[in-house]
Amino acid sequence: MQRIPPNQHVTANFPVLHFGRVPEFDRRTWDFRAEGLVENPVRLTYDEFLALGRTEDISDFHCVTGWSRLDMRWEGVLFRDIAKLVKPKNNAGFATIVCDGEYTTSLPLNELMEPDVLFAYNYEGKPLEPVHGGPLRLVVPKKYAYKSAKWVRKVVFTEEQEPGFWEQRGYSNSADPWKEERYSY
Ligand SMILES: Nc1nc2c(c(=O)[nH]1)N[C@H]1C(S)=C(S)[C@@H](COP(=O)(O)O)O[C@H]1N2
Ligand SMILES: [Mo]
Repeated sequence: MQRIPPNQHVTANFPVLHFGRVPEFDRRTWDFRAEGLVENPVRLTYDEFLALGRTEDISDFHCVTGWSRLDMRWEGVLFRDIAKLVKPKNNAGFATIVCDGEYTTSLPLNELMEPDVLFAYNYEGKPLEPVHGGPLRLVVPKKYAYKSAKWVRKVVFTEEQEPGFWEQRGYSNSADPWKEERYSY
């Protein structure tokens, strides 16, 4: 079994890559919302979010520009635990992840329910640094890293998929590094 997806190279660094500027984090005013096609929408403070639990997952990270970083240790709340809390309606098929700033991405619920998909607040045992998406980022190891949205504030459950920031700009919506799904053409 190959460890590195096609045409990726391993880096020992943790590059910083994003569009726009790093948002300010104020623990007193920050909130996380999960809404849309759900039975039980929630709005949580940062402390309430942390109290949802802590799951650890070690995974590899593949940026569509060609670098991969191995064995990243994240801690946070599994997407499936958020789904359990808000109870998606039968017609919910996708979720859009909405970040501070203009950034969004979206995925089918069945892919978000995988046991390695989490909203991470810790990296390597420490609070996630702002440049890497702190206080909260999504981690989707089986996809190119533009699906691993930084500075997450909201999840909206939808019936149809809403193309995200890079997906509207020519990047693949399915983004599977093993199939080298980089672009949408
Ligand atoms: N909010 C937000 N999240 C984002 C991005 C972004 O521009 N904005 N870039 C994505 C891309 S293309 C990559 S490769 C990873 C990079 O994460 P890192 O800066 O922690 O290495 O963040 C992803 N998440
Ligand atoms: Mo990327």
